[in-house]
Amino acid sequence: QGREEEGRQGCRCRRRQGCRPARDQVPGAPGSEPPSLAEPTEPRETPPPKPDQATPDPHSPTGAPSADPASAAAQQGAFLTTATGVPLRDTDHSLKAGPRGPTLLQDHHLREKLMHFDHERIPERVVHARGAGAHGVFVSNGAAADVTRAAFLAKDAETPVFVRFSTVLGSRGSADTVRDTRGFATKFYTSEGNFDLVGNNMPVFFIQDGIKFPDIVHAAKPHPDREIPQAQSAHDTFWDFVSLHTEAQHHTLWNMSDRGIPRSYRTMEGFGVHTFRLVAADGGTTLCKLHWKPRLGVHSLTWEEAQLAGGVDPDFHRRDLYDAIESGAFPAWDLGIQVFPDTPEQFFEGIDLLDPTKLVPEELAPVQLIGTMTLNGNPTNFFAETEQVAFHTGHLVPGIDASDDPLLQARNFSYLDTQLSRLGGPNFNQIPVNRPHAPVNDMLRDGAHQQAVHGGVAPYEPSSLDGGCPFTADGGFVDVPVAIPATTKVRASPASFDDHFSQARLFWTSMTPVEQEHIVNAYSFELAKCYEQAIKERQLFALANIDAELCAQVAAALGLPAPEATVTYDEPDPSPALSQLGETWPVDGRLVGIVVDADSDLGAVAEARSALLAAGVLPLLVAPHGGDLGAGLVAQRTYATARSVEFDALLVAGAAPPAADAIPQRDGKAAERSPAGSDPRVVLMVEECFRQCKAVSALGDGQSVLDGLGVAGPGVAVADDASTLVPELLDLMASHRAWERFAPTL
Ligand code: HDD
Repeated sequence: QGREEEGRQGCRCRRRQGCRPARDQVPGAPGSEPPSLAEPTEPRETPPPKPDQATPDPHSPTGAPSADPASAAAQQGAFLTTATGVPLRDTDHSLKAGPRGPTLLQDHHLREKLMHFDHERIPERVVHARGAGAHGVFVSNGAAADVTRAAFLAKDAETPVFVRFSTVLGSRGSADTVRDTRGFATKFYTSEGNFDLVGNNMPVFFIQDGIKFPDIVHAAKPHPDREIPQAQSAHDTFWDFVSLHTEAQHHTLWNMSDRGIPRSYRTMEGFGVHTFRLVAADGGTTLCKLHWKPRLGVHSLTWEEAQLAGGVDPDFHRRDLYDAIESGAFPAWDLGIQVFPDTPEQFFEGIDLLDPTKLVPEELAPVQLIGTMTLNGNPTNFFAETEQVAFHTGHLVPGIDASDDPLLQARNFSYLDTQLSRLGGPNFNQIPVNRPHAPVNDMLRDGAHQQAVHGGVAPYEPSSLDGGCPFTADGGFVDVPVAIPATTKVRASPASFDDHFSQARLFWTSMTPVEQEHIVNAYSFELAKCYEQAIKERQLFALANIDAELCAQVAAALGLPAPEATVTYDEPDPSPALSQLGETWPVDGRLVGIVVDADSDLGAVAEARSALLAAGVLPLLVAPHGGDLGAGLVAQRTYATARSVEFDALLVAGAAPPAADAIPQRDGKAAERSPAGSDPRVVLMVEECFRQCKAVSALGDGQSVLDGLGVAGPGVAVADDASTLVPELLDLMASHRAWERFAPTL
């Protein structure tokens, strides 16, 4: 099963897909050039299969004897065949006794086609069922080389990766923009075997011991009797559990914050959550926490946007990731570590490093950047790659070891089982997307779906046949000989795990007023969706132990009295690094809707469009109708298909009088009833963008639309020429929203 290196040299063709990028094509890598943006839906050639899709030599998936990855695709040749390669003359009609039947039992093609179709589905993941994946490359800067001997963290090492982002609660077909934690799982195909970093977009977890995982998941999933609600935490069983099991309060607070509704997978941080142990070349150890820092910054949707997107485009995040990669706006994250001394106590600044409900503020332990991951290839086949990828926290490489965090210990036990039932047997590591890119020389044999044709006679050790025993590797994986103090076998947690509120308060006090208001609104919404009064009251008790004002505001929204705090602890120092506000970020790959009408100055529009593209922003033309607009411009959206949630900012370049298909108002006169005399769909777009505090701008006649709607103030830019307008618009977009337009009441 060893992987061939041939054919995996850097490729310089325009298609990223299917090609491992050359070093100088990786944004962020020395000598790299910025990718040129292209419309994601532009037709392009079918990509060649990636090396990952090649099967172990010498057989292709369909049995063709070839070591050439190009011929190892599932589809080969010019003719349709049966699964066993017999050419077919007809696949549209079953074999019948005369044209009117009945159908004959001997029709093997019919039987085979239906049999295979009937078995196309596999069980979805029990959690994280809904996801989207991408290929990429990780380039290490060597900053971690002193603390770990992991080969992929040596200076300038380049490692292919596959990443799968996910929601946790919803089924495979559920919406992307629900309020939930997001999974952020990365498979590094290192030269020493696969390393899986199976993290989330939040640094803490609901439970401290993996034995509680079935409980939190049963509580958060839809009610077992009617299977409602889908992909939601806004229901009784979830709030019942987290209000009774108060160690969940910190993570729950993160879910209620804007982090629970990310703008994009591209704008999420990722966290390994647990403490891991790093092993240096000299055997020295340190403890560490792992972080992914998005180059685009951390950005979220508003609740209204999330709800709109759930209806307008349930694939919002999946589409965003795919389109960004297709258009050349490759998302990138820096990998960072917080490093702590490996002391017997495993505490840092009073924080228990084995407690997964605790984070270590960056102000106490700065995140040191150790490399950059760039996602530059979309999967060729969703099922083969995104659905079948199998992550496991136990997939560690020399230089990285697990800690005794009881949540991590249970995870290391659990992930194998889930792959067995999901992927149908023990050979799931032979599935192309899961195959290591390092040589495999195991003694695992046979079993369902075995793909390898193992030679030799001695898959056992010790042996004197087949050239003798497999040699064990110098520099192979070493289990760190950590001393375990003399102790007693107990079902218990350490006393330090009893602190359930101080870090929830730390998170709350680190938020700006507008972020706090969003949290209040989220609790008010979710708890109002519960039916049981006792559950709402119990959760208010938990909020009282986090913050009196938070509790009072939510209680007022629920029409309930606010209880007093019952738990005392030392006031934590806020961690400003936890807030999303206050910085500006690159706008690469952000989307600007440009609204035009039949009378727009297309020359100015073309100029604005080029300037935006040059700045790495993807402009999408929204016109009254599809097709050619003139001046070389083609409509990418129409008034009927566009909605505000799709855009990070709006540029109105025309008065947008009602188009022929505008939905008539009651008196049949859309224009007269619309405040700006403009198409009601354009009016809706402008009003929603303005309400969501996005940058709104107008060029030429477009100013009349903003004037008619009273759209002015922070985050609004108007100009008569594109060269003045575009820089202003880009400036506004860099802070994600015009935050001052929100008027928090806290
Ligand atoms: Fe888990 C999937 C992340 C705790 C058991 N988990 C899964 C995925 C992610 C996480 C990102 C999806 C991987 C993919 O895309 O295929 N899980 C976490 C994090 C946790 C965590 C960050 C806490 C810090 N998980 C956790 C515990 C258990 C599990 C405590 C069980 C004891 N997780 C699973 C699982 C899944 C899974 C049931 C479902 C599908 C899969 O593994 O492959 O085994």
